[in-house]
Amino acid sequence: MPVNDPSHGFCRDCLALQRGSGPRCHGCGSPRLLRHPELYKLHLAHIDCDAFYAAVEKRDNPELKDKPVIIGGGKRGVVSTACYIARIHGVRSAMPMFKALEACPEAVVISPDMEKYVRVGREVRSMMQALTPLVEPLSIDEAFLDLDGTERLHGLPPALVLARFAVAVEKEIGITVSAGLSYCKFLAKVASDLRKPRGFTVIGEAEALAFLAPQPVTMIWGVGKAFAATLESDGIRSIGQLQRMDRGDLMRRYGTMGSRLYHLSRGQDDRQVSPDQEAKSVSAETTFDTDLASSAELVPVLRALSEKVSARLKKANIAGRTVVLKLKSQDFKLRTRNRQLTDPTRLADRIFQTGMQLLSKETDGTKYRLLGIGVSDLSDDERADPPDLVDVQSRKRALAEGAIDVLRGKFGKNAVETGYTFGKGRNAHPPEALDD
Ligand code: TTP
Ligand code: MG
Ligand code: MG
Repeated sequence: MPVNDPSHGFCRDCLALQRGSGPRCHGCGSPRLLRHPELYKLHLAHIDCDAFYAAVEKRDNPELKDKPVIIGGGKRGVVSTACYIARIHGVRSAMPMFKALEACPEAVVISPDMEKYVRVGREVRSMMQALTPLVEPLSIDEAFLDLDGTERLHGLPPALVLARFAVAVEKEIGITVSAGLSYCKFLAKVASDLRKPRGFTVIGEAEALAFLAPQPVTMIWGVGKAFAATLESDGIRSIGQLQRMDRGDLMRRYGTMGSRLYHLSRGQDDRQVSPDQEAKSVSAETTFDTDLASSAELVPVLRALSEKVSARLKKANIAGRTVVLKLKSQDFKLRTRNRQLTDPTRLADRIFQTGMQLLSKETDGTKYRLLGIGVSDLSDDERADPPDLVDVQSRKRALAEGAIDVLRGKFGKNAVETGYTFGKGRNAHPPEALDD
């Protein structure tokens, strides 16, 4: 049977090709059949593990299989994730634990074992990397995969490779995943979320506009609660409304975000899957025990993280030209802000000062649970931090930093503490590396 005949679907359990439109696989009887007119044309995928932490715990303790399981607790007292049984009772990620237990008193609560989840996440990732070199991880349990041009390698088109992958993860790792297959990143990610758990959703080019039209604007990448409220106050709720607006109008109203709204609402997204994103930036971040809002509390952490980033740059003899500030608010919304410098830097002080400028605009009373700082646009450090003739202060600071580096090299990194890192306060952890 020709595998690229779009009239043929396949079975997601035994992978047998399906002629006709029967409800069950003619081979194994499974109802999990996949049919789509563009099934053998699409190659951009997003894969996300189902109830990841909870799935790992269920795998390791079969007694939990049919019970509602909540992962979380600890100092923050919130739900990290809940299995799909607990979700039926209304338990959700980021919910305070006491509320979760009100909704589902019989739930088994397990505190997270991050080391284990990182290990399992890596196993899943290496299975992805066996499918294509173009794997771009987004978080511990998900990644984009571009399977373009891999048909010869696998002897199967991308859709079947993905289905086979999902079966293999269940068998070999013991957890389940959901897949989205489309022609662009935006819709691949949207698709993987549509039919969880054990989902496999295809969004083709021909249906993109019609699929998007009735969806809420929050489905668009980068549209969080705050921006959705702005749009709402302008009378815009659905993506379909954005589809009817012209680009100039959207740009005038919302700046660069307007351009994104214009393109994504029409299913236009030409971002490539880029596998080595981790190597493209050097950064450090930390999660607080209790959420922080004031710059008095955030600034010392920013300073400590800037020094960590700088130390890594210096060690690797590299420098970065764009400083990136990352904040995660109490409700898990991510804010990243960046600023390009005139020259690449590897100095803690320049990273910190730039980070401060970015941070000052974000200390608006929002409570943050995470702060990160880093640099991207990496290059070797040959042309980094040229003597700054205009800003005498910054030159002095650069010289001082050089002197501190020499002392630290001699006496260990705690020999010198700057005013900002000294006594970091009760809330700051030692910075954790983002890309270790
Ligand atoms: P997600 O992929 O967002 O969620 P999930 O895998 O638990 O469930 P889903 O089936 O909907 O994908 O996040 C992956 C893991 O990250 C999750 O298992 C736990 C952790 N996490 C938190 O610790 N806090 C959070 O608020 C969220 C959303 C996730
Ligand atoms: Mg997940
Ligand atoms: Mg995820």
